Amino acid sequence: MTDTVAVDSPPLDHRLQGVYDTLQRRNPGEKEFHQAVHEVLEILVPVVARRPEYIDAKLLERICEPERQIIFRVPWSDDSGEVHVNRGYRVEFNSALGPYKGGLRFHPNVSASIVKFLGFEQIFKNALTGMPIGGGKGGADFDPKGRSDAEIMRFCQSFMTELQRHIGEYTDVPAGDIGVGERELGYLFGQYKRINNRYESGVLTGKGIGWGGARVRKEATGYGTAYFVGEMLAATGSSLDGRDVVVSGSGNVAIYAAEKVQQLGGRVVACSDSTGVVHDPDGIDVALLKQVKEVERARLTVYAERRGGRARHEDGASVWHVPCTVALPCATQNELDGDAAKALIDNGVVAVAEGANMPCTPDAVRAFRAAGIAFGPGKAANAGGVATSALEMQQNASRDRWSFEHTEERLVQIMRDIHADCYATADEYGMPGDYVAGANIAGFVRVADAMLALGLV
Ligand code: NDP
Ligand code: 2IT
Repeated sequence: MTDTVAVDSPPLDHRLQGVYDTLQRRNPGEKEFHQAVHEVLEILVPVVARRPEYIDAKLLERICEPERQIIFRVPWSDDSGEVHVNRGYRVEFNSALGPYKGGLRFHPNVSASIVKFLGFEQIFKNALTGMPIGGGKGGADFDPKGRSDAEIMRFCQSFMTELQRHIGEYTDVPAGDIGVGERELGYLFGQYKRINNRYESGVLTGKGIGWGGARVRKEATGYGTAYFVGEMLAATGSSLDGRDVVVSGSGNVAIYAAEKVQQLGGRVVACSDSTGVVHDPDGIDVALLKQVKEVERARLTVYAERRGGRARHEDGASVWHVPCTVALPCATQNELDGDAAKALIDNGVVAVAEGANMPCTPDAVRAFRAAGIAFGPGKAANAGGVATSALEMQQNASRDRWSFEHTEERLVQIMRDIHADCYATADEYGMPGDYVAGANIAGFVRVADAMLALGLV
């Protein structure tokens, strides 16, 4: 797995190349951000040919520049009294469609580049959901691994003490991402409430069910990814039934992708974490995986030991070498490179959908598209999480709570609509079956048209 990837993609047309050159000059060394923008610009060549007003209004230059970027100090003390200083970020990227919306990530490799790439992708993903949400992202270079509950709480309180002045139900609505789940959101919400003296439920999503959270939000990203890949397979007259599926990661997205894949008739034969792979040919026991990862916060080795039978843990192995016909990368950016894509193609993969954000390198995406593999980019395939966050905002605003069944029905319909939108847009632009083209064009056009309507702001 590589953390950064040099962009070696095909040349852009000269107007788009100018936008990209400026972006590189303004954001030196921010490789992930460059990569995410390049992936969009590459697809927009036919769009700007049809819609020259986007060029005249400098829409691309405007969309690549965040509306606001906040970087702040996060001091906290550990259980032994030692003081630490981390760096916090919130990039409020685009509010043409609604309040900034996107997760917070706590991971040691969080940087301006990581937050900007995520915030940039979030704009188009959120547009694809059809919900009234703009794009943003945040986080800190804090490593939660091995930290006590009390340390996590103090860190979250310090982080929110600064963040709270920048967010609000109508302004910017954070949620979880890597290293930020219900526990962290609880401490963050508690501190927001204390400082502002407002029970403003709609300021954060992914909250616990008992204090303003929405049913299905925890499951939504993974479930949505499974539904999306199901739709891609259905479009080719196939389904998940009886398929061997590989899911990378073993966090929030991976666990619930695995759960829904198995409910839809597939068998998840492997998952992973940052240290290794579990190969479980009889199908991952999702209840055990939840116990080990969500309840005990233990390593995957514990899963393999308790599962017994044919389950094996292998340190340092690549999950992409486990034979499968469907692959769902659900861990982190650039975790699936060109070599991994080749191994998957050689093993007969027919569909790949990104549960994570930008998990496939540009080389891998090119390999899948060239081989005619159905490939669902994260902007579309993992949009179920943020879409259900928007449903949480809706419930908070109306002081209502919906049943699990009703909320899941909404999620299923949203994923079907996103799939249909991507499919139809790819067709319209003469690239049938190309979900990368469909997702990027459909998302971009929705945001660009709103920006045109709102004037030069
Ligand atoms: P979690 O923190 O719950 O889980 C992350 C998983 O990915 C863990 O298994 C972790 O392994 C692995 N991982 C994280 N960073 C690395 C790394 N640098 N190298 C190798 N493995 C790594 O996060 P989520 O499941 O919430 O997020 C996973 C992906 O999905 C991210 O790309 C996120 O942006 C994206 N996403 C999340 C959404 C959400 O609602 N949570 C919505 C849409 C997308 P280990 O425990 O060993 O670190
Ligand atoms: O990448 C993502 O879409 C998320 N981490 C979820 C964002 C949200 O606001 O629910």
